[in-house]
Amino acid sequence: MRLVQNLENLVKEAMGVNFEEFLRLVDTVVELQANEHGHVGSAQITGRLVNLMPKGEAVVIGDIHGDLESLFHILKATDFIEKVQIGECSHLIFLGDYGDRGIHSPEVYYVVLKLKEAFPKNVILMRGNHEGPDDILAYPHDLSNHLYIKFGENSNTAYDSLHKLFNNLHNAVLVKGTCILLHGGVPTQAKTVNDVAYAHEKHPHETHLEEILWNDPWEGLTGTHPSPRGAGKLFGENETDRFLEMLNVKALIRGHEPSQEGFKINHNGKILTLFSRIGPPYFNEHGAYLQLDLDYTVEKAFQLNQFIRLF
Ligand SMILES: [Mn+2]
Repeated sequence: MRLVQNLENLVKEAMGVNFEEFLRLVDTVVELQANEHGHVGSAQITGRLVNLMPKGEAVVIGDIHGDLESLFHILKATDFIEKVQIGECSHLIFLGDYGDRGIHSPEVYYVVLKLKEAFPKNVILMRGNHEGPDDILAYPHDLSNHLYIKFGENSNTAYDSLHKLFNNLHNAVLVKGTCILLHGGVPTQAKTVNDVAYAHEKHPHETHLEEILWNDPWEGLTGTHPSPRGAGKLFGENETDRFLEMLNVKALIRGHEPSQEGFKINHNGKILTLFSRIGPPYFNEHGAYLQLDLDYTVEKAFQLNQFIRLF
């Protein structure tokens, strides 16, 4: 029997899932993530960096923060499940920040993790600052409250397993010659690609992981400035140029920042920010995601505009 039959059933399951099944699913995906290295489908995984071949399609999703409705919309509009079921080379790439703030955080986790279990080679799960290490975990972190509402006293066990999951999510995705995808921003101290791939092992002695999860681009700035968020930095266009050159790619695709239109462009078109949820506590008019032809040759990041989808 198929693990995922269709989207409507999947969301129905998410609403009614019991504690035992939720826990089984999280623990299964923790194992999957922990053992994900070397060749996985058309990707090559080194440390926690996913090197994706420029082939097929990728649906890139920014912050969801417990907004099940937006996640449903994106999966429906892109036909991801049907495409993978008939063997198309389609990827679903999450930029992190799955839970907290929205009321359906547990259900969002259920849908995302069930997709990962059913289509492990097609679904890539990255880490956001809401899935960060304990010393720099975003606050308020209300996921555990939503788990309590859904599962009662068992919710602590479910949270502990999700916590293990956080520590096994990927740091970044690199599409050769095209783009780098990660949650927050440029790790400004990174000297080699391995500083991205192994950022989690170097934390907290080096700032790479903190900067990947927390940094924001800033216009008119050279170098970096402390971030008003209390972790990470603001970084200027020269830092973006250096990082993109180091990786030999044209664009950075990231989430992390809410924006009125659901997306925004920074640093002369070299950075695309996606925010893929709508509703309280944010006030953005649209959500946005990317439906990207991975084999499209990007010369200028502005060309990514044609792949942006609004809702
Ligand atoms: Mn974030």
